[in-house]
Amino acid sequence: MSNLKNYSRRRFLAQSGLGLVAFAGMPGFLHAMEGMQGLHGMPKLTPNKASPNFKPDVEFNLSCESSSVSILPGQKTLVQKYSAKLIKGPENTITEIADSYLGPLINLQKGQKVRINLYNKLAEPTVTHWHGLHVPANMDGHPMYVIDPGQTLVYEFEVLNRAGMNIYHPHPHEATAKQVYNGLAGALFVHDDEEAALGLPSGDYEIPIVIQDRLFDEQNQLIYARNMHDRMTGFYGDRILVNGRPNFQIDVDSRAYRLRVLNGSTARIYKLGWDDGTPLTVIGVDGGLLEQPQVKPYVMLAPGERLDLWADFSGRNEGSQLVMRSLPFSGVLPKMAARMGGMMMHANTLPVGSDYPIFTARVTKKVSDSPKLPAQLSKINWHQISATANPEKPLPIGISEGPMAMLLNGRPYKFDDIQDIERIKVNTIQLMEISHAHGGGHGKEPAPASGEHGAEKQNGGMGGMGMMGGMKHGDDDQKGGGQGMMGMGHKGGMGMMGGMKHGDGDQKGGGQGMMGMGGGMGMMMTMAHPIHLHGQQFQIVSRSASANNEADYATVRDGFIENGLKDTVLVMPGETVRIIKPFQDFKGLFMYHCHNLEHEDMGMMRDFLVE
Ligand SMILES: [Cu+2]
Repeated sequence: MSNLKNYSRRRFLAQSGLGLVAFAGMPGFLHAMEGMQGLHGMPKLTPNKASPNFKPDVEFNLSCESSSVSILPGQKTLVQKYSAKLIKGPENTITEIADSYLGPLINLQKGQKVRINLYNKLAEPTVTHWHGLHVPANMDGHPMYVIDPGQTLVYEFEVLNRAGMNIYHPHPHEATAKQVYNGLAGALFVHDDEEAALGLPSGDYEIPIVIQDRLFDEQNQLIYARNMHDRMTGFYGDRILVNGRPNFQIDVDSRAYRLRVLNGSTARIYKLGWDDGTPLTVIGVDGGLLEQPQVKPYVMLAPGERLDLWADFSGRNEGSQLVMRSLPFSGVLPKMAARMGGMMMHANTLPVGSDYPIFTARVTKKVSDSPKLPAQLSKINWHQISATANPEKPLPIGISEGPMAMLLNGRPYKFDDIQDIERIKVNTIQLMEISHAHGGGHGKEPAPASGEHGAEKQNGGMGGMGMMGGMKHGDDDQKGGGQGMMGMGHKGGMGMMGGMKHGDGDQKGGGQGMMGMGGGMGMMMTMAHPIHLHGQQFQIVSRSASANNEADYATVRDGFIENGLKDTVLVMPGETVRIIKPFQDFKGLFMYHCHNLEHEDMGMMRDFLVE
């Protein structure tokens, strides 16, 4: 499977021909060819330079740099952050968020030609991905395009998306989560005529809500993943930040607002709902506006997902307030982790699925006038299954997880490892099926014949995980549990829970059942994964949940929105999700991966080759 080398050469030559890649003399040219290998077997490419033939409507510099900001009272926090400087285009293209590590809000118009000069002022490689945007493969921030400290990477593309909220964030191989966690992320809005015609609340009445969780030490510095458990389940902070601020509060008039919500956490899943039971009026999701507003009791929001809310405070009294909370739910983490959480994770005081506040809206001004919610918001160009290239044979995206291997379609990420099912003809529409492939990484998958490192290391030797043998229990005993438990066993079979006592009983029963028998590691490890596909947004055709998880599923099932365009979909344990996704306009490598960023970095990522 190594047509990719040829592919790389073709792509390189094609780009050079178009002037998309300029190079400083022959040595650079040689560097760009396959002679030199970069990290992870990726080709070392000369960074794209500005093309003289590309006439941008908008141009700005975007720098990644170390900085320090005041987040908590007292000492400043060291972060990594994006900063931007507009060179050409409308003034509102770049809007800073005051006192935040988050990158500035970027506002683009559909049809604009955009040039972005990315400066790497960090001490490590990075590259930026425009999550949600439909751009050429070589403008998409694939990890093969990372640039070293001091280098500049030029992006040039036309905005083809409909109006919507997107995300920009780093995508370097095995370092995405840490860079995002350190602060490198921002919201990118696309606007278009369809949206403008609606007269939705804007300006002071349109508020970005970027939700993230972080863990701080006593010196107000960020703590990141400390052990394998943190990576396996994803890393969870114990403090919720909105737009980079703790205890976030907005002062509102008694009228309608548009809240543009983004889950920018690396792993945490939220179940958003107002504290007084007021339902959420959803007007849009990842890929922009819905056709009609939809009222939901709550909405599940996984990392990478976006939500456009119509929040109407009309009729509320001055001084009243409404709190957006994450409401209780269960079933997204492995039962083992949920049960052992206290012990393994230094007692995170904010368990996933518990009930906690996210931000407060306080009515500070009574007004009599408010815009009306439009009954019709947009028109979506839906595709029928019959219009797909493969109505009978959906392309699989099989999720498998384990302590040492996070896989998609049975394989960890590896460059130039395109499988047949990952080759997609350009300008086709594909039916795809995302499901849990139990047992992946635990011996059921055939080991790769090639014996090449990467995959071999991940797949081999997973047979027995004597993980928990002889483990002590008790919530006081927090230290120490972490290390020991993940030790890869000798062929210990499934001795996992051997010798374990169940104790506190505060975690709700589920534990024992799952650990029990037979299900083995596959069952025990199974958890929810937000699966993100680069490129064009997709539509959700169906979800089918496994009968095993009914009680858990009942706590989340009303929180999914299926009648909008998505690029990230939360796949619950036991759930199978069918989607229809177009692959139009651009050939090349487009990633698909788990947007639990710790999982992504552990290898739960693959490439599609559109050709
Ligand atoms: Cu995942």
